[in-house]
Amino acid sequence: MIYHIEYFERLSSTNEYLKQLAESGAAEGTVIIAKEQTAGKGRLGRSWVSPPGGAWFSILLKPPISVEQAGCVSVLIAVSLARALHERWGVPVGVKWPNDLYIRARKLGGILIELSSCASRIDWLIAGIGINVNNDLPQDVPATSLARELGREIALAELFEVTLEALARDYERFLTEGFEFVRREWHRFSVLPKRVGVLTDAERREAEVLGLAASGKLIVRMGGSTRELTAEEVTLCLP
Ligand code: BT5
Repeated sequence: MIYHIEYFERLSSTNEYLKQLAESGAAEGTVIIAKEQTAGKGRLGRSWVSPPGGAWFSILLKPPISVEQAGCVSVLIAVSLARALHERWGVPVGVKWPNDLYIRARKLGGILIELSSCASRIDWLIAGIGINVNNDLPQDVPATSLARELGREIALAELFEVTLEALARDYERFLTEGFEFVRREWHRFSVLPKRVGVLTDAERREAEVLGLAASGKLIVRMGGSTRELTAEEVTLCLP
């Protein structure tokens, strides 16, 4: 994959900006990076705190897969980032399904997938990635940054180089080989305990984690029946 990278001093949200480009036909591999976001987005209408010093970026992908398999891309990106950060800086990054990066119970980063589809095929998919690097952290949530973990700042340019290279390699491997290698690696990085609470709009229910489906969905046993959860459906809370 060939990247076309654009940098901005400030955007409301790199996902929102890239969405406009995607709708006017931008190529796969277009990357938007902002030094600062004024209205960074999390999932389900939540907000993402994005002051200067962090890595806030979005990548446009056009995977030839169905909407049903979109969860694969979310897990692929989380696993790829966790491995890349661990290999380069030695930090013990874990993946909390589907899209969170954690270091010892503190959130290091998150991924927001947005897509457009035609029939059941994905037309374009935007992977929005936020990683706390040298930035100030939100006070009201247990968060951490690479600088906090390492006790020194790291160059953002190197962070982008390391992560974008890993993502391109793993994405291409996924397109040729399928999801199995990601699924194997997910087991190495997952920080989900056996029992989790699953929070839906209506209620919080206990569930037992059984594994990861070939579609990237999380297989759980809940109230006697087995279900596959999609990222949009639930927020997991560790017990
Ligand atoms: C996510 O949502 O974790 C996805 C975050 C994706 C952000 C990137 S930045 C580039 C691109 N452009 C965007 O506009 N977004 C993407 P979610 O799982 O919903 O988590 C959101 C929750 O994380 C918030 O409700 C806070 O509790 C917490 N949070 C907000 N900012 C944070 C930060 N900087 N570090 C750690 N936790 C944070």
